[in-house]
Amino acid sequence: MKKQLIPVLAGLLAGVLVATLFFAEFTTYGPYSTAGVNSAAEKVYVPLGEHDDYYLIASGGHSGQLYVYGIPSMRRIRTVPVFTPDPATGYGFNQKTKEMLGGYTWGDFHHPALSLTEGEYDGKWLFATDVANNRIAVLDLKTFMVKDMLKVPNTGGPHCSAFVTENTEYIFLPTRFSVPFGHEYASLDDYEKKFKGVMSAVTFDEETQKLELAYQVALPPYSYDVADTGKGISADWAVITTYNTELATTDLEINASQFDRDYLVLFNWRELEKKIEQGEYDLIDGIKVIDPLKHKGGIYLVPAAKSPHGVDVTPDGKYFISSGKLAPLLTVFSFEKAFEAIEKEKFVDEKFGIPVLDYESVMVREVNPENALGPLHTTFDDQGYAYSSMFISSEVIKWNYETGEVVDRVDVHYSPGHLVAAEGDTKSPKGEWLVSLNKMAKDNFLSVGPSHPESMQLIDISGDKMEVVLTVPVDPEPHYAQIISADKINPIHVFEKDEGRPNSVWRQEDARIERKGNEVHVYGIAMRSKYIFDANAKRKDVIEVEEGDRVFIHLTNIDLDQDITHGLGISDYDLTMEIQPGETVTLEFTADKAGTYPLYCTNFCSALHQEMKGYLLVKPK
Ligand code: CUK
Ligand code: CUA
Repeated sequence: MKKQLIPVLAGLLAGVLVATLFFAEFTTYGPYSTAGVNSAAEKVYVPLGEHDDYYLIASGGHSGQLYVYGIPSMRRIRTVPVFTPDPATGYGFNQKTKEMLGGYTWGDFHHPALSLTEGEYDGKWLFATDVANNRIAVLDLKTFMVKDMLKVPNTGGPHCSAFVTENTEYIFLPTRFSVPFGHEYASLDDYEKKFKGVMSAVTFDEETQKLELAYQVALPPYSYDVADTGKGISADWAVITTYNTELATTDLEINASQFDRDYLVLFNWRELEKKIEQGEYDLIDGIKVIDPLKHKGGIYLVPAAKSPHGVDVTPDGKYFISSGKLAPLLTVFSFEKAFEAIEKEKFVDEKFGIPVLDYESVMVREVNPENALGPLHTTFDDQGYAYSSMFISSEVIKWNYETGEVVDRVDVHYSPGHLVAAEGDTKSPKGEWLVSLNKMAKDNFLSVGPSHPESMQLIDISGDKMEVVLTVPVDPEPHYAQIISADKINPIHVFEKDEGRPNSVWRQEDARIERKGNEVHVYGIAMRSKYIFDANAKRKDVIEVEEGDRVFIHLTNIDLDQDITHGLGISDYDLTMEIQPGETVTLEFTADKAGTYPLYCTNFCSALHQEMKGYLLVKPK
């Protein structure tokens, strides 16, 4: 995108340079000087017709949706529905998506996970998990649509995930809240005995495009937080944080913050896979469950600084870094040292059948930047630097994870949760840009009342010094985000014309309405700028049914042109659908209210869009 800009930029920069030199004598330039503002604006400017260099794929938190942004412009491109119905796209209103959502009307999406091939983003799939209602979804990045969704049993909020292994063999979902198996009633007095912190291993089959629960691990009822998978030498391993080794069941604020150390769970998923192959598991309600008390091996605990929140594996796969939320410490642990300790069985304790490794024998260094408080998450660039968010002191710290040296700090506004660098969680991060996902905006934007938006700040990390170049508001509430090179994602422009597709109609003369008992099937067409529900009727754009009929409207958009999307909204029936170019969508409902109901195209599609309308007539019994 920068090609055409270079001469303009060069001119501007020269101007700025001269001005800076000239005024330097008289003016103190703060971080928000005019010069800084100009060059910051240039860095993020993407002219009309040009595209951003990266996609920012951000979770939409308790909106249940996915937010897609462009970098460097930070323009919000699209809200993609995942766990929550969305009238704008008809998601959750039509038959297929309604079934997928399983009756839920909200979700809480924290961590997007792009599919990996050899530890690099391959731009094919995106996994999402729902902390609220225990679902996992997979989106096809050719269409940015949800392909499949799976309800995961025995878990209470798959928070820390999804995180995928180096070749997307598994998507792991550790649970935030521990619950008894089958969500059975149990007194909290029996917490230690009956509650489990179940971690689920899910697979995705590219052929059938289906998610499947491979097995679960009944971990102790610690509360689990965030997780990451290994890379390279640690590719067979994964690590999860816990913050309630105290096993508190009430007032967690106090009771889960007593110990100076909580645990990281380190596990070898290849070994767990082997256990499953060799039949070392219990079958509970048809699910293969590994119980560490009985099926020993492959899982270890590593003590870490108080209530660790994030844990992140370095791009070279050598270290995992945990952030002690309640201790101002970033701790670097070595996989190699952990492997050694495991080999020599240097265990200091055992908890719920899981060996505990000696802290000193795995830890490499503790990094404690002066006055930095509330470390949460870490991301990486291409130069061996780690970037960590400090929730309490509201800053990003850049440090060298091989030496522990802190090389730069920058204020963010305010209270960053996650932060993400371009392809920062792959084997080869790109550097260049970092986004800080801030929980508080305070007075950064025009006020819209007591509830403020969150904010995201774009930080240029291409030089020695980090530079905040843009702040944008964002709806609640992105937790994690990933940044992927735009050239890795190649969405289709229209759905392919497929005459064999069930319920599709491609020729106007084939549009028809068929009755089967009390079922009425409309095989219709949406095109610029009309509906054809029944080619042979006096009025082709009218659907007439009887009260109590089960109605199926199968609509095919036969406009195979880029960006010609049609909609269908039915007044007072609380129904809406979207049909993208070349797509066939089915809307299913019971005509339980007799009367006359206008229906119309909701998506602007041509100058005659307003004329694209008809009626649903429901004859009384
Ligand atoms: S979490 Cu929200 S700031 Cu769900 Cu990854 Cu850390
Ligand atoms: Cu079709 Cu508007």
